[in-house]
This record gives sequence, structure tokens and C-alpha cells, in this order.
Amino acid sequence: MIHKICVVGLGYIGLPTASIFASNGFEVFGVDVNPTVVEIINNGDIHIEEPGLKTVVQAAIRSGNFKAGTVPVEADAYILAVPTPITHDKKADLSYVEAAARSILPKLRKGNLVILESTSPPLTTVNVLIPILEETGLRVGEDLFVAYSPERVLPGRILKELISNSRIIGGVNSQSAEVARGLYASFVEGEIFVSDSTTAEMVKLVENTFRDVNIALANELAVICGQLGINALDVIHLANKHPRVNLHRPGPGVGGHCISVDPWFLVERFPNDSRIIGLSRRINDEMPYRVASLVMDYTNHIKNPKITVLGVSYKGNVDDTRESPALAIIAGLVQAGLEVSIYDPHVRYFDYELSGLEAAFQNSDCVLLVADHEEFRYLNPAELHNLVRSPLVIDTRGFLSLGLWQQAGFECLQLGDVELPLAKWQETVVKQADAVAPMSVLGA
Ligand code: SAJ
Repeated sequence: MIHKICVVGLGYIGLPTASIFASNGFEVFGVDVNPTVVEIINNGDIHIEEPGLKTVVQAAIRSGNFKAGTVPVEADAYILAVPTPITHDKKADLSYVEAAARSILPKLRKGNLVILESTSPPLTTVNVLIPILEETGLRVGEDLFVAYSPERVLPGRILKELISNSRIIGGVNSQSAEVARGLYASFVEGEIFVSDSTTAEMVKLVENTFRDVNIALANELAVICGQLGINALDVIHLANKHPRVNLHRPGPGVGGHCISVDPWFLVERFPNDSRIIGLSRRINDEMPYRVASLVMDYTNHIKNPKITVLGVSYKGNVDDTRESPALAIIAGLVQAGLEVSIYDPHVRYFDYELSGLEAAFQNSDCVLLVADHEEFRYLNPAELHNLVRSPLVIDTRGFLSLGLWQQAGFECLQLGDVELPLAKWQETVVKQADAVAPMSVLGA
């Protein structure tokens, strides 16, 4: 029977998972290498933004079921939920998984369950995790139960989806899968599907790759429709009226630590056979440069133009800026000598200075919406018109009610119905992409 769970990694997945297990009656010890994070959590607070999470963590800490520390403790089950980023040359960095696995070795004993939740390249459980765990002398599958079970929750809806989503459990043998299934069944209300660890690893990667490829198609349509003088958003909306079509939306680029990262795990392992996957990554990675070029084209008649960037997180209503397209857009604009001022009501820490709303709009020559935060719906274009120098707004998400902005006197452009140049920096982007997945490999 599992009574005590040790969750290694208290980030966007580990912290919600740990607190939900604790609120379901398990004794949970959460581990994070960052002592500040541990202190914040033990004080009943959280270090990330996620709706409802603070309340659940607070309740779990108060109940006495949940504690955090920097070093793993003895437990019946271990859940590893650490990051698997990509290196600059788009290779999976498994160092956190390896370190997390090693950190539990001194505590492991016969009968323990170890679950890897981090998104990982295929065969990581078998080729990386198992050999480390077996350094204890315990035999995986006999003395230790091991499974891979990916998290599949959407940032912004994590708590809800942790409970309601279906769950895939990839056991290294059937007994491991059954023990892990029993654990998740304590709170998962969605269906639980059991498979092997490599299939479960692939399922996770395929889900995000599907989305990335679909978004690349939408982005390509935005480029084509822009040249046709029609609106890609209208085309997509109407095409989606077909019962078997589900096109995603074009945007300023694909960010976050999942969709813009995971497909590379397949390209890395299968460079010759992941052609559509690699090409989609390249198409999506070009978008920020197209957006920056668009801004430059529309402001190049102004001396020292000032650009107001609205929203720098990788998508709306979250504070996460990892792999955000805003980073490449701003870097491009700054490199070209444009003044950039940023307003984001969600983000607290960013690579560039953040401003208040009024300061960001003061004397602006172009308002560029990058992240579709709900707050931006309530901006008052008439008031903002008095602050800016040149009333131009570019909406890269099809999010703003541009009619209102037009009424207030703004010139309005929407990604999807405007020509998207790829002139400036094209060479840099292509060179970067070629270093990882050359066009010859991608079949173009
Ligand atoms: N985006 C578009 N167009 C769209 C949808 C998204 O440009 O039509 C952009 C977003 O703006 C963002 C990026 O794609 O920059 C990714 O956002 P997202 O909301 O699609 O996904 P994530 O990264 O927040 O969460 C995904 C989810 N995967 C799927 O929906 C298949 C989530 O369920 C996963 O758990 C998560 O990745 C993860 O952790 O892997």
C-alpha cells in the first residue's frame, strides 16, 4: 500500500500533483533544489501563477499532509517531475531527470514505485532511468516498480485537468503499470489507460507534435492569405465548420516549455524521418521574425520609433515566458535599434524591463499585441489614443475588437490578413535552423 509519496521537482507539474495527492489523504513530501521555492511553499504560498493552486497548496500545508524540502526522504512512491529542456542545438537535456533519479537512490527500498512524469524522448525510461535505479542493486520490475506517466495538463487549467483528463500509464512491466494505476486512480476522474513505457513516452510527444504541426499549417495559411489579401482567421473559422476539420490558430510563434520543445525530441532521434515535424518547427520559429519585420516595415518612416509590446508570456493569462515568441520579437526590434516598452499584467520577471500601462503607451508609434491576456480586452482605445504618438495597433492573435480601436482612430492590422514579410533576419533564422535540421534533411 502506498501511504507516503515523494515528489521530486515542485514546478508547474510537480507542485499541483503533490498538493492534489496531499489533499487526497496521502502524506506527501515535495523536493526542490531551490531553497527559496521550498520556503515559499512551506509558508503556504506559491512561486508560480496558476488559477486555484495557491488555495490547494495552502490547504495541503495546513492539513500537515504536505511538506517541502531540498532532499528526498524515504517514501513508498517517488514521482519525478523535473524539467527536460532542450539545449541550444535542440537536443534533449536529460540532466535534471538523471539528477532527480540519482537523488532518490539512497532512499530507495524494495517494493517502491518510481514514476517519471517529465516529457522525455522515447526510450528514456528504459535506457536512462532504469540503469540509474539499478545502481542500488534492486531489480527493476521485481524489487522496484517503474512507470512512465506523462502529465498532459494545460497551463491555466492545471488543477482541473489533472483530475479530469484521461491518464496514460506506461509500465516497464504489467505489475508496475498496475501499481501506478492504483496510485493515480486515487484522484483521476478521467479514464486511465495502461501501456508500456516507450508507448507512453511517444503518446506525450505525439500530442504536442500534432498541435505544433497544426499550428504551423495555420501560420503558413496566414502567410498565404496575407498575400491573397484575405483573412486567414476567416478562412480557418469557416473551414472548421466542416465536421472533420480542426485547424488551429495562427499567431506570433509557438512558445512554452512543451509544444516548442517536444517535437525536437523526435527530430533529434530520427533526423531523416521527422521531416514534417522539423519543417513545422521551422515554420513556427520563423513567425516572431515575420512579426518583427512587419513592425519595422510599418514604422520605418518614423525617426526613432517606439513600440509598445502588450503581453510577453508564451500565451494569454499565464506568467510563463519560457520560449515565448515575445523574446525573439523584442530581440529583433531592439537589435534593429527600435525603442521597446513592455506592458504585461501577469509577468513579474522578464529579460527586458517591464513598464506600467501608461508609460508603455506614452509616445508609442505601434502597439503590438503578442500575448492575449484577458485584461487587454478591457483597454480603452479612446484614452490610449491620447497617449500614443502614432495610432497603429498590430494584433498578432486576432484577439482585440479592432472595430473599437478603429473608431478611436487607430490604424489596425491583424496577423492573418496582412502580408508577413520574412526579409530581415531570415538568414539568421535559416542558419540556426539548418544547424539543427538542414532543409536537405527536411526534403525541401
Ligand atoms: N498556439 C498558437 N495557435 C493555437 C494554439 C496555440 O499559436 O491555435 C501557441 C500558443 O500561443 C503558445 C503555444 O502555441 O505559444 C503553446 O500553447 P498551447 O496552449 O497550445 O499549449 P501549452 O504549451 O500551454 O500546453 C500543451 C498542451 N498540449 C496539448 O494541448 C496537446 C498541454 O495539454 C500539455 O500538457 C502541455 O503542452 C505540456 O506540458 O506538454
